Amino acid sequence: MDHLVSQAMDESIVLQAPETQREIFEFIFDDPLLAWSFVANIALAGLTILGILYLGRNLTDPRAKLIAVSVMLISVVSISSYSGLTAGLTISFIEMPAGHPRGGEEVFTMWGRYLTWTFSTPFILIALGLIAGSNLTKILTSVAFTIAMCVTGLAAALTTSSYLLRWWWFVLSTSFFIVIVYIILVEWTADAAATGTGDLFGTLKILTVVSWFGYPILWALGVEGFAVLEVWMTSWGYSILDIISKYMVTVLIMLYVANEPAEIITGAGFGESRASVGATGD
Ligand code: RET
Repeated sequence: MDHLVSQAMDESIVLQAPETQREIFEFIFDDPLLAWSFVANIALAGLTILGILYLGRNLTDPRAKLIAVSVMLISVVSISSYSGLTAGLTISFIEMPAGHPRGGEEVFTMWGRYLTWTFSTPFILIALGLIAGSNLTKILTSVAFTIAMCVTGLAAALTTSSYLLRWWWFVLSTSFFIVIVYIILVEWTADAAATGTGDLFGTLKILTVVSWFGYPILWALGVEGFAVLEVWMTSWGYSILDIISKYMVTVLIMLYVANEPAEIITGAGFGESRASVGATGD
Protein backbone atom coordinates (compact mmCIF):
# COMPACT_ATOMS: atom_id res chain seq x y z
CA MET A 1 0.00 0.00 0.00
CA ASP A 2 2.66 2.44 1.08
CA HIS A 3 4.59 1.42 -1.93
CA LEU A 4 1.63 2.19 -4.22
CA VAL A 5 1.11 5.59 -2.66
CA SER A 6 4.73 6.50 -3.03
CA GLN A 7 4.72 5.25 -6.61
CA ALA A 8 1.65 7.39 -7.38
CA MET A 9 3.37 10.37 -5.80
CA ASP A 10 6.50 9.79 -7.83
CA GLU A 11 4.45 9.67 -11.01
CA SER A 12 2.58 12.82 -10.21
CA ILE A 13 5.86 14.55 -9.51
CA VAL A 14 7.14 13.46 -12.88
CA LEU A 15 3.91 14.48 -14.62
CA GLN A 16 3.81 17.87 -12.97
CA ALA A 17 7.50 18.66 -13.37
CA PRO A 18 7.65 22.27 -14.54
CA GLU A 19 9.09 23.05 -17.93
CA THR A 20 12.78 23.78 -17.79
CA GLN A 21 14.03 27.24 -18.62
CA ARG A 22 15.63 25.80 -21.75
CA GLU A 23 12.23 24.42 -22.88
CA ILE A 24 10.58 27.79 -22.34
CA PHE A 25 13.44 29.49 -24.21
CA GLU A 26 12.96 27.09 -27.14
CA PHE A 27 9.18 27.63 -27.06
CA ILE A 28 9.78 31.39 -27.40
CA PHE A 29 12.18 31.05 -30.32
CA ASP A 30 9.88 28.53 -32.07
CA ASP A 31 7.47 31.43 -32.41
CA PRO A 32 9.38 34.20 -34.24
CA LEU A 33 6.59 36.74 -33.67
CA LEU A 34 6.81 36.20 -29.94
CA ALA A 35 10.61 36.26 -29.89
CA TRP A 36 10.66 39.50 -31.92
CA SER A 37 8.25 41.20 -29.53
CA PHE A 38 10.99 40.77 -26.89
CA VAL A 39 14.13 41.36 -28.95
CA ALA A 40 12.76 44.51 -30.62
CA ASN A 41 12.22 46.04 -27.19
CA ILE A 42 15.74 45.18 -26.02
CA ALA A 43 17.04 47.10 -29.04
CA LEU A 44 14.68 50.03 -28.48
CA ALA A 45 15.50 50.30 -24.79
CA GLY A 46 19.23 50.26 -25.62
CA LEU A 47 18.82 52.97 -28.26
CA THR A 48 16.73 55.06 -25.89
CA ILE A 49 19.44 54.89 -23.22
CA LEU A 50 22.03 56.04 -25.77
CA GLY A 51 19.67 58.82 -26.95
CA ILE A 52 19.23 60.06 -23.37
CA LEU A 53 22.99 60.10 -22.84
CA TYR A 54 23.39 62.12 -26.04
CA LEU A 55 20.55 64.61 -25.42
CA GLY A 56 21.47 64.99 -21.76
CA ARG A 57 25.22 65.44 -22.28
CA ASN A 58 25.22 69.19 -21.53
CA LEU A 59 22.79 69.25 -18.62
CA THR A 60 23.98 71.22 -15.60
CA ASP A 61 20.85 71.85 -13.54
CA PRO A 62 20.29 69.21 -10.82
CA ARG A 63 16.53 69.10 -11.33
CA ALA A 64 16.88 68.68 -15.10
CA LYS A 65 19.40 65.89 -14.39
CA LEU A 66 16.93 64.21 -12.02
CA ILE A 67 14.32 64.11 -14.80
CA ALA A 68 16.92 62.68 -17.22
CA VAL A 69 17.96 60.02 -14.71
CA SER A 70 14.31 59.11 -14.06
CA VAL A 71 13.57 58.55 -17.74
CA MET A 72 16.82 56.64 -18.17
CA LEU A 73 15.83 54.26 -15.38
CA ILE A 74 12.62 53.41 -17.26
CA SER A 75 14.73 51.99 -20.10
CA VAL A 76 17.27 50.44 -17.73
CA VAL A 77 14.43 48.43 -16.15
CA SER A 78 12.95 47.70 -19.57
CA ILE A 79 16.12 46.28 -21.14
CA SER A 80 16.53 44.03 -18.08
CA SER A 81 12.87 43.02 -18.16
CA TYR A 82 12.94 42.01 -21.82
CA SER A 83 16.25 40.17 -21.32
CA GLY A 84 14.56 38.13 -18.58
CA LEU A 85 11.60 37.33 -20.85
CA THR A 86 13.87 36.41 -23.79
CA ALA A 87 15.87 34.04 -21.58
CA GLY A 88 12.68 32.35 -20.38
CA LEU A 89 13.74 33.30 -16.86
CA THR A 90 10.55 35.22 -15.99
CA ILE A 91 8.00 33.13 -17.89
CA SER A 92 6.15 30.05 -16.64
CA PHE A 93 3.44 27.73 -17.81
CA ILE A 94 0.74 28.21 -15.20
CA GLU A 95 -2.25 25.92 -14.76
CA MET A 96 -5.49 27.88 -14.97
CA PRO A 97 -8.20 27.21 -12.35
CA ALA A 98 -11.60 25.74 -13.19
CA GLY A 99 -13.91 28.34 -14.71
CA HIS A 100 -11.15 29.98 -16.73
CA PRO A 101 -11.71 29.54 -20.52
CA ARG A 102 -8.59 27.36 -20.52
CA GLY A 103 -9.19 25.84 -17.09
CA GLY A 104 -6.91 22.88 -16.31
CA GLU A 105 -4.50 23.84 -19.12
CA GLU A 106 -1.02 25.17 -18.61
CA VAL A 107 -0.92 28.67 -20.02
CA PHE A 108 2.20 30.59 -21.11
CA THR A 109 2.41 33.41 -18.54
CA MET A 110 4.84 36.31 -18.94
CA TRP A 111 4.74 37.15 -15.23
CA GLY A 112 8.08 38.97 -15.47
CA ARG A 113 6.25 41.80 -17.19
CA TYR A 114 4.08 42.52 -14.14
CA LEU A 115 7.03 42.15 -11.82
CA THR A 116 9.22 44.60 -13.71
CA TRP A 117 6.44 47.18 -14.22
CA THR A 118 6.69 47.50 -10.43
CA PHE A 119 10.11 49.05 -11.00
CA SER A 120 9.59 50.88 -14.32
CA THR A 121 6.23 52.62 -13.83
CA PRO A 122 7.39 54.58 -10.74
CA PHE A 123 10.08 56.26 -12.85
CA ILE A 124 7.55 57.20 -15.53
CA LEU A 125 5.42 58.84 -12.84
CA ILE A 126 8.37 60.56 -11.16
CA ALA A 127 9.37 62.08 -14.52
CA LEU A 128 5.78 63.16 -15.29
CA GLY A 129 5.28 64.62 -11.81
CA LEU A 130 8.54 66.59 -12.06
CA ILE A 131 7.58 67.93 -15.51
CA ALA A 132 4.21 69.01 -14.07
CA GLY A 133 6.03 70.72 -11.19
CA SER A 134 4.05 68.68 -8.69
CA ASN A 135 4.92 68.17 -5.03
CA LEU A 136 6.48 65.23 -3.21
CA THR A 137 3.18 64.10 -1.67
CA LYS A 138 1.46 63.62 -5.01
CA ILE A 139 4.52 62.08 -6.66
CA LEU A 140 5.04 59.57 -3.84
CA THR A 141 1.32 58.76 -3.76
CA SER A 142 1.35 57.93 -7.46
CA VAL A 143 4.53 55.84 -7.01
CA ALA A 144 3.05 53.86 -4.12
CA PHE A 145 -0.17 53.21 -6.01
CA THR A 146 1.59 52.06 -9.17
CA ILE A 147 3.65 49.59 -7.11
CA ALA A 148 0.40 48.34 -5.54
CA MET A 149 -1.20 48.12 -8.98
CA CYS A 150 1.65 46.05 -10.45
CA VAL A 151 2.05 43.71 -7.48
CA THR A 152 -1.69 42.96 -7.42
CA GLY A 153 -1.55 42.51 -11.23
CA LEU A 154 1.23 39.96 -10.66
CA ALA A 155 -0.95 38.24 -8.06
CA ALA A 156 -3.84 38.13 -10.56
CA ALA A 157 -1.62 36.39 -13.12
CA LEU A 158 -0.15 33.90 -10.65
CA THR A 159 -3.28 32.89 -8.72
CA THR A 160 -4.17 29.32 -9.65
CA SER A 161 -6.50 28.41 -6.77
CA SER A 162 -9.62 30.22 -7.89
CA TYR A 163 -10.85 31.92 -11.05
CA LEU A 164 -12.89 34.38 -8.99
CA LEU A 165 -9.83 35.41 -7.02
CA ARG A 166 -7.88 36.10 -10.21
CA TRP A 167 -10.55 38.66 -11.12
CA TRP A 168 -10.67 39.97 -7.57
CA TRP A 169 -6.96 40.85 -7.85
CA PHE A 170 -7.76 42.46 -11.18
CA VAL A 171 -10.46 44.64 -9.54
CA LEU A 172 -8.05 45.65 -6.75
CA SER A 173 -5.34 46.50 -9.23
CA THR A 174 -7.78 48.53 -11.34
CA SER A 175 -8.91 50.53 -8.32
CA PHE A 176 -5.27 51.50 -7.64
CA PHE A 177 -4.93 52.38 -11.31
CA ILE A 178 -7.87 54.81 -11.02
CA VAL A 179 -6.01 56.72 -8.29
CA ILE A 180 -3.07 57.17 -10.68
CA VAL A 181 -5.33 58.28 -13.52
CA TYR A 182 -6.93 60.84 -11.21
CA ILE A 183 -3.55 62.24 -10.15
CA ILE A 184 -2.44 62.58 -13.78
CA LEU A 185 -5.68 63.97 -15.23
CA VAL A 186 -6.72 66.25 -12.39
CA GLU A 187 -3.88 67.08 -10.01
CA TRP A 188 -0.93 67.18 -12.39
CA THR A 189 -2.88 68.86 -15.19
CA ALA A 190 -3.58 71.77 -12.82
CA ASP A 191 0.01 71.74 -11.51
CA ALA A 192 1.42 71.80 -15.05
CA ALA A 193 -0.78 74.75 -16.01
CA ALA A 194 0.52 76.67 -12.98
CA THR A 195 4.13 75.65 -13.73
CA GLY A 196 3.94 76.66 -17.40
CA THR A 197 4.55 73.15 -18.75
CA GLY A 198 0.90 72.62 -19.73
CA ASP A 199 1.57 72.13 -23.46
CA LEU A 200 4.13 69.36 -23.09
CA PHE A 201 2.26 67.82 -20.16
CA GLY A 202 -0.94 67.78 -22.25
CA THR A 203 0.76 65.60 -24.88
CA LEU A 204 2.46 63.36 -22.31
CA LYS A 205 -0.81 62.96 -20.45
CA ILE A 206 -2.70 61.75 -23.52
CA LEU A 207 0.07 59.30 -24.51
CA THR A 208 0.29 58.00 -20.95
CA VAL A 209 -3.37 57.67 -20.05
CA VAL A 210 -4.39 56.17 -23.40
CA SER A 211 -1.51 53.65 -23.47
CA TRP A 212 -1.87 52.72 -19.76
CA PHE A 213 -5.55 51.87 -20.27
CA GLY A 214 -4.42 49.41 -22.94
CA TYR A 215 -2.62 47.21 -20.37
CA PRO A 216 -5.66 46.06 -18.34
CA ILE A 217 -7.64 45.69 -21.58
CA LEU A 218 -4.94 43.37 -22.97
CA TRP A 219 -4.75 41.48 -19.69
CA ALA A 220 -8.51 40.89 -19.79
CA LEU A 221 -8.52 39.83 -23.46
CA GLY A 222 -5.29 37.80 -23.30
CA VAL A 223 -4.69 34.26 -22.09
CA GLU A 224 -4.67 35.34 -18.48
CA GLY A 225 -8.20 36.74 -18.63
CA PHE A 226 -10.88 35.74 -21.16
CA ALA A 227 -8.29 34.12 -23.46
CA VAL A 228 -9.64 35.76 -26.62
CA LEU A 229 -6.17 36.70 -27.95
CA GLU A 230 -3.24 34.46 -28.87
CA VAL A 231 -0.06 34.68 -26.79
CA TRP A 232 1.94 36.43 -29.53
CA MET A 233 -0.84 39.02 -29.99
CA THR A 234 -0.86 39.82 -26.27
CA SER A 235 2.90 40.04 -26.23
CA TRP A 236 3.06 42.39 -29.22
CA GLY A 237 0.21 44.38 -27.69
CA TYR A 238 2.24 44.93 -24.51
CA SER A 239 5.40 45.61 -26.51
CA ILE A 240 3.63 48.29 -28.60
CA LEU A 241 2.08 49.87 -25.51
CA ASP A 242 5.58 49.91 -23.98
CA ILE A 243 6.90 51.75 -27.03
CA ILE A 244 4.32 54.52 -26.51
CA SER A 245 4.29 54.65 -22.71
CA LYS A 246 8.07 54.47 -22.29
CA TYR A 247 10.17 55.34 -25.32
CA MET A 248 7.91 57.96 -26.94
CA VAL A 249 7.29 59.66 -23.61
CA THR A 250 11.04 59.55 -22.85
CA VAL A 251 12.03 61.12 -26.17
CA LEU A 252 9.49 63.95 -25.80
CA ILE A 253 10.68 64.63 -22.24
CA MET A 254 14.38 64.60 -23.19
CA LEU A 255 13.91 66.89 -26.21
CA TYR A 256 12.31 69.41 -23.84
CA VAL A 257 14.65 68.98 -20.87
CA ALA A 258 17.83 69.10 -23.01
CA ASN A 259 17.42 72.89 -23.35
CA GLU A 260 16.94 73.33 -19.59
CA PRO A 261 13.87 75.61 -19.89
CA ALA A 262 13.17 77.94 -16.95
CA GLU A 263 9.95 76.06 -16.13
CA ILE A 264 11.77 72.93 -14.97
CA ILE A 265 15.10 74.10 -13.56
CA THR A 266 15.81 75.30 -10.04
CA GLY A 267 19.53 76.00 -10.07
CA ALA A 268 22.22 74.57 -7.78
CA GLY A 269 21.09 73.40 -4.36
CA PHE A 270 18.06 71.39 -5.49
CA GLY A 271 17.80 68.20 -3.49
CA GLU A 272 20.91 68.83 -1.39
CA SER A 273 20.93 66.63 1.67
CA ARG A 274 23.02 69.20 3.61
CA ALA A 275 21.51 72.66 3.68
CA SER A 276 24.91 74.33 4.06
CA VAL A 277 26.51 72.68 1.00
CA GLY A 278 26.87 75.22 -1.75
CA ALA A 279 25.45 77.99 0.39
CA THR A 280 28.82 79.34 1.47
CA GLY A 281 31.99 79.76 -0.44
CA ASP A 282 34.39 78.54 2.24
C1 RET B 1 -2.79 44.99 -15.01
C2 RET B 1 -3.81 43.89 -14.67
C3 RET B 1 -4.65 44.19 -13.52
C4 RET B 1 -5.42 45.48 -13.71
C5 RET B 1 -4.58 46.61 -14.22
C6 RET B 1 -3.36 46.39 -14.83
C7 RET B 1 -2.64 47.61 -15.27
C8 RET B 1 -1.42 47.71 -15.75
C9 RET B 1 -0.78 48.91 -16.22
C10 RET B 1 0.52 48.78 -16.60
C11 RET B 1 1.37 49.77 -17.11
C12 RET B 1 2.59 49.44 -17.46
C13 RET B 1 3.59 50.27 -18.02
C14 RET B 1 4.80 49.71 -18.19
C15 RET B 1 5.93 50.35 -18.68
O1 RET B 1 7.03 49.92 -18.39
C16 RET B 1 -1.59 44.79 -14.10
C17 RET B 1 -2.42 44.71 -16.45
C18 RET B 1 -5.15 47.99 -14.05
C19 RET B 1 -1.49 50.20 -16.27
C20 RET B 1 3.31 51.68 -18.36
